[in-house]
Amino acid sequence: MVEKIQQIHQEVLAYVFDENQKAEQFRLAYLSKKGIITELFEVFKTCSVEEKKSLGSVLNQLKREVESKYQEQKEKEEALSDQQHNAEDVTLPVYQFQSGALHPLRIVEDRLLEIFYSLGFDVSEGPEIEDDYHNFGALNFAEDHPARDMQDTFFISGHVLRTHTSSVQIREMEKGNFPLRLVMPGRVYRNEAVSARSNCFFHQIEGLYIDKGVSFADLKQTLYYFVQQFFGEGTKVRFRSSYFPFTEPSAEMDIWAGLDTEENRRLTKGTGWLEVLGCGMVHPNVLKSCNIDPEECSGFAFGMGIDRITMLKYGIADIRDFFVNDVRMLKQFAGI
Ligand code: 2NL
Repeated sequence: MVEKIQQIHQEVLAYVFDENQKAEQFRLAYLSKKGIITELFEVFKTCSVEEKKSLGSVLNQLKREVESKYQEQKEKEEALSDQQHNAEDVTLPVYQFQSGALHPLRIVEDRLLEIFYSLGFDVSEGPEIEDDYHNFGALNFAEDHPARDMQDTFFISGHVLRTHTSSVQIREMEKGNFPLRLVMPGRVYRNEAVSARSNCFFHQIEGLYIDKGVSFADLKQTLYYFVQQFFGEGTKVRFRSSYFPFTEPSAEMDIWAGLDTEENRRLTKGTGWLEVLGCGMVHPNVLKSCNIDPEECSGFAFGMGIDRITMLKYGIADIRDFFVNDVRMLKQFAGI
């Protein structure tokens, strides 16, 4: 019996825990009902009183050692499993939701509307399929103007796909409610070869302000305010004289991008200036087409490509990227 106890003692001392020999296996082998220690105690019961005297303390000593070895290992395993558990962030959602994102053109259009709302402008929308009169005639386009050519405009059975949102402004002026302070965002179409810089459709926003005594100074201040809000406080602007059939005088407005980076030198073609929009005082012929007396009322108008200023703002090099329908493109703009 003594030898047996010593042998078990050696065995217990040599017992190494691993993946297959964990605390629980150890307990089953030694301490459970059919375990070795329990069996030794069964044998112990059958011993003589003399034997019991000498064996009792040795056997109890062995049992305590086995129990403490088991306890120690059990605690180690519990600590380890706690650690692994804590490494997981229990606040994370169970499912990874695929959240959507707004299209950059939508983000920019919303921002533009917000700026013009703050100046007292309302928004108006109109049809994308227009008649010749609202798209060209009322806007002082000459009968032989090249924009009226098949090469520049999409025609569909006597109608056109609007080439600008000015047609919506004509419809608003015809209604005769003055003063008018409106912005018109929407999709417009041009019969052009598709490239990185131009598409056969794009998004435009035009503005119109008609009232008594509206001046070019009002136009400049309105657009100056818009630029400070949209491109950032301190952005420098310049107005260059230009030509549109529907405005007189006409101008184009540039913002200063600078020449300090290769990108800016390329984008500005070495001038440092980026063209942002076209504008002018509404042509008297346009006012007359809408039954407004140019002697009594005046107005300014402006128009810009939403795609273009979105590309400028976010450094997007190819207009076609807006329409690839790749969710990874959208995700870059999430939360902007
Ligand atoms: C551009 C330039 C412009 C207008 C649009 C306008 C509308 C009416 C009367 C007069 Cl009803 N003008 N709109 C005026 C000047 C410029 O757009 O570069 N657009 C992308």
